[in-house]
Amino acid sequence: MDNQFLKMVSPLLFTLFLLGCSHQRIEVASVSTANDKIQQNTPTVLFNLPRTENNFPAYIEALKTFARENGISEAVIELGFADVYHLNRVITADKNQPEKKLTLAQYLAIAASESRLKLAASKMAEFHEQVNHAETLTGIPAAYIIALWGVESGYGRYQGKDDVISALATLAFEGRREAFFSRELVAALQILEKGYITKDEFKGSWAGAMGQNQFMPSSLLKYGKDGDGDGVIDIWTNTNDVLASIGNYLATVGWNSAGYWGNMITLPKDFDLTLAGLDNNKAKSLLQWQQLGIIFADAKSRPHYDEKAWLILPDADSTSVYLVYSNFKTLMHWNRSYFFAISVGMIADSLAEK
Ligand SMILES: [Ca+2]
Repeated sequence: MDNQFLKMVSPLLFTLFLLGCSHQRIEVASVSTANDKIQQNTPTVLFNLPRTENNFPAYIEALKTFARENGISEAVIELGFADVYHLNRVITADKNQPEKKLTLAQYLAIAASESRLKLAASKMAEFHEQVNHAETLTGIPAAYIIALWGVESGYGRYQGKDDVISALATLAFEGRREAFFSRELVAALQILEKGYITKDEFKGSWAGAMGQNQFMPSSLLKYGKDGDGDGVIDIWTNTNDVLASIGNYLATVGWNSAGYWGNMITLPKDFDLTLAGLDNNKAKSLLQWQQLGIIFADAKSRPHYDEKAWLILPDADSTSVYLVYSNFKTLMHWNRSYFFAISVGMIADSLAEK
């Protein structure tokens, strides 16, 4: 695997932890959500005072100025920041179980357990009409839309209850990724300006991910889709909008409708592991991989079309090996984690089999 890529991905791959038992969602990374892209070209430093809680009110004034410079109206600035507060991360962290490193097998035993697969199937049946509508609107198979909905929020059950503006302001204030979070805050204010949600209902995770598909604000602006045609994109309470937005995300970032996500494979002895990785120059045809001796673990799932394929080693060692296709990269655009993308693929497969 390319070193640069590994450096970027490894914190996400290995920062796995479980949230409290009342919360059945598995976090793949602490701050990693839909299209969690960092724009590093123009670092934003809004503030030179120490980042201590007593300076938070002054920092809010700096954020207001930044919002004004980015075209947010005075009325929305007043509304958005009206009761802004510094999120007490100590309390949030205290609710979480200790950080735990999982192997892929351990992760999938939770994320794609029998009960999770059953729940996915029952949601597919229950929301048959809405998800088929989203599939028609976006061209993304219903099974993947349902899978992502479940992984992101347990079908809307776990959306986070923190005030979005306060969460983003706190994260920007912490300073480590100020440029990213201050821009997300401007995007959040734009969402208020568009009237997609009221200030009181504008809730999300402490990391700023919102609604049933856990989009960051910029992702909602970029990929959100109005599934029921009422002129508003409501990813908190409107199932049609949630499902259409999930589909629209994948369609926009390059889903291949004739493609597949990946297959588990086994490697021959002494296989050259440096061939693994998702870099463009590591793509090979299925024929080329087969000539190198790879074997499909499940003959039934072997794809019958010719697509570029990459070999990945999701665990640090080579205990599990997958051959993945361009749609896997599309899933990783959503969340740059092998574990995440594999679990979504497996859940979608289980739905497609029904
Ligand atoms: Ca709508």
